[in-house]
Amino acid sequence: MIALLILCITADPWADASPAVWYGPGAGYGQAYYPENILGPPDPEATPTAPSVGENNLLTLGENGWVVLEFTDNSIINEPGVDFTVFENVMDTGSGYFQECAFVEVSQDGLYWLQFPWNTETLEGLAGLMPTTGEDPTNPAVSGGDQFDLGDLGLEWVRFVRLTDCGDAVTDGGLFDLDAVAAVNWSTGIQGETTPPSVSMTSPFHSSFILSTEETGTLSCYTIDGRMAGQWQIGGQSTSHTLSADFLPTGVLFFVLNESTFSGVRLLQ
Ligand SMILES: [Ca+2]
Ligand SMILES: [Ca+2]
Ligand SMILES: [Ca+2]
Ligand SMILES: [Ca+2]
Repeated sequence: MIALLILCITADPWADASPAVWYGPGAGYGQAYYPENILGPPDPEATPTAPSVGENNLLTLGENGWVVLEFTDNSIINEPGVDFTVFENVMDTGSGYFQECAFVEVSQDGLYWLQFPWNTETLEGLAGLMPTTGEDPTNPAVSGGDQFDLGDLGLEWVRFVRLTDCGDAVTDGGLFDLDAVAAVNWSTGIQGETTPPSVSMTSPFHSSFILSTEETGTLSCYTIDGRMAGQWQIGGQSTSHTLSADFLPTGVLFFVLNESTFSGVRLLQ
């Protein structure tokens, strides 16, 4: 009799690996348990008034610190509504939420990143705003946490999420403590070859820059806090476009050509 061993390899909606981390000042909490403490589901014991504690559940990034999460057995995909949720140990104090915030970026290949725009007054668009309920982390109707829609960035799928402590960029409670990232809409396995960027661009920190692409549409430029800094119409016969840039602010900028084009570029001066 021949026994057949059937290996069932199942995918899960949680982040599976952390290929990169950089700790800022004030970090330390949870490092002994990294990366397991930020992979898998959020702390099931967490509630809004008794949020997650414990270094086996949480990783503090430190001022301006960042961490990359990778999905290796599944991809987050864009379906109607929320596609993934970030869980921090936000606390409902009774008079409001104790919030420690992070910027949220996503990537298909871990090289090119797009950041979710955020509002400097409401902080909407950051992670670290909403408490974890302890209910099903993959159901945004009940899970709590901070919820993101890939459609807002024109992306159909991603495999990487990067969280960066906001440092002094916002007024919040302190240092961001990551619990978990859960996919809401996801497919098993990973997507095919990464789509290479279809756009190349010279530095925009001169009075003009050159954009090379065969696409037509609208090129938009955003500052790190989500404000639109510039917009150009791209079209005509030529694939090389010289665009005026002398009005752009300095600092971190990112560019989106059309809503559906994965071509985000972050440039530091
Ligand atoms: Ca997974
Ligand atoms: Ca916290
Ligand atoms: Ca979506
Ligand atoms: Ca955790």
